[in-house]
Amino acid sequence: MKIIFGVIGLIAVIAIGVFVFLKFSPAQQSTAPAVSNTASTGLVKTVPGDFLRDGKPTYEDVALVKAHLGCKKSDPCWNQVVGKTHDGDNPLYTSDLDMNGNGVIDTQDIPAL
Ligand SMILES: [Ca+2]
Repeated sequence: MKIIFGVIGLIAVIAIGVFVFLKFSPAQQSTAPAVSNTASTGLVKTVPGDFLRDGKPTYEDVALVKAHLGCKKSDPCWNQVVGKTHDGDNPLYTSDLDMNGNGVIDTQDIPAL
């Protein structure tokens, strides 16, 4: 009888350990590329979906993504320059629009306004 309670206790301890591990382990990090924005203060802010780097996602960012929907990582369009950022006219590539990092410009990359 003691053996049965011992086994049950051991299973309970293992189950609690697995639960605690799963509950408190670091969350899976997104592979989406971060879009940084350098404000006039010199601080670098991250604004997801603000591809043109004017401080917040706008209809201009949405239009940019919509214009390149369907472009895949294996396509020649992937590495094309599609515009310039507002914070210093850095070239913006189609690949920069892949906000969720899944290798295709799709509706999931359209920023929420
Ligand atoms: Ca995508």
